[in-house]
Amino acid sequence: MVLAIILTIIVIGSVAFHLLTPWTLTELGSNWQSMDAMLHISFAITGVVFVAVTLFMVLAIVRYRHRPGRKAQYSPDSRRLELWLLGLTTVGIVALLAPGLVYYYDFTRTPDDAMRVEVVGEQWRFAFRYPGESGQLGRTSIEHVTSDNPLGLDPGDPASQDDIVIPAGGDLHLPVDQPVELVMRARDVIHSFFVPEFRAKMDMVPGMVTSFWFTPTRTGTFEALCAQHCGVGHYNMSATVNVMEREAFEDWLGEQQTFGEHLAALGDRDEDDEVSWGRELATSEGCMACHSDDGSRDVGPTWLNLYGREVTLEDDSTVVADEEYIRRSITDPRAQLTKGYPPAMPAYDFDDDELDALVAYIRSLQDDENNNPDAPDTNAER
Ligand code: HEC
Ligand SMILES: [Cu+2]
Repeated sequence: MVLAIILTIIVIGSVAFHLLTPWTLTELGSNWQSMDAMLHISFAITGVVFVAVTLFMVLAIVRYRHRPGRKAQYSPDSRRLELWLLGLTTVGIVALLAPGLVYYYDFTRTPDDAMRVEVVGEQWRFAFRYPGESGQLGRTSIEHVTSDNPLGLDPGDPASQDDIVIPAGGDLHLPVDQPVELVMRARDVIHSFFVPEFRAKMDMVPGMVTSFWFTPTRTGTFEALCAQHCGVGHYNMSATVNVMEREAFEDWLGEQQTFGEHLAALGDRDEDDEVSWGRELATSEGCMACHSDDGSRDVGPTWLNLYGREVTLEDDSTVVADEEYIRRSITDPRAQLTKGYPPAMPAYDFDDDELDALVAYIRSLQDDENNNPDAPDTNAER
């Protein structure tokens, strides 16, 4: 009897919670109302079945409970009952799955007037690419991937010259009411591009190109998240999606550098620019997901005042953070672990120039306190 009462309370509580829940859906920001419809169909069907099965259990517990002198009846099969159950289950399962088939078909069939944008995922950030005036995304190949060309565009392909690359850390901008097709690649492991308000999500799988489309229906900023557990930095893998009026979008796009202009600018990069190149590298290579330049502690130690500081290592020995130490920290982070931090940093494979630029940038991050021996230590672990 107690059990029957508990089960009844669970049924009433679940239904009440579903109706009164403080957790509501975010306001829809795309054309995919059908995803919400599907969610509600699933809630309705699983809800009705849950209530029916649990209440039947309550009924059985009360009506058929043990009483002295009562005997169980042996009734191995009932054709009628089985046909009923078979029929109802079939209808329920079809109602759960069929809308998904229809909507998935829509979701992956891009309309002809869709604007194509590429999203590239890698640990732990997203980069974007627009086709430029040609309307075509240029060819890519991993052979062309360098820190100056992180998406590996083929410089020999005319279609890639006017492509606009928004390196990792940048925002995705989209015009409102314009169908968009996202074509997606991953450089390392499986990621997943998910914007909750768009009700749209797709895995990004190394070695293949996946895609889906949607039409943003209201302007504003949204958060794109990685929805596939992809390593220690996964929780931090996100990007801002900025849905703008068409004119504002065109203006923004017009201000971006094309890949051709980017290549030309690289040609006359100044040596004095090492620090800004280093800053670019630190952003585009994702260092800033774990390091700060303002003295705050993150997954890794801050870079502020790092250069020339005495660093305490895991084994309590100390070392002065000179050029050699910083280089080794980047190429072989586990060789000298900083005390108080997890061995979470991946090893990087930079060439000498890139390492010089990173060191120059880190070296430039000094504030006045560094010259003051009484200043509080920014590296809390020492
Ligand atoms: C996933 C997080 C993560 C990323 C990404 C990352 N680091 Fe680190 N880094 C750490 C952690 C944790 C430490 C401290 C443990 C150690 O010494 O390896 C560290 C230590 C360092 C140190 C030594 C700092 C000190 O105070 O001793 C340097 C220099 C450094 N990282 C540079 C870089 C550069 C450059 C990049 C990008 C190319 C980068 N890191 C990317 C997590 C990260
Ligand atoms: Cu990811």
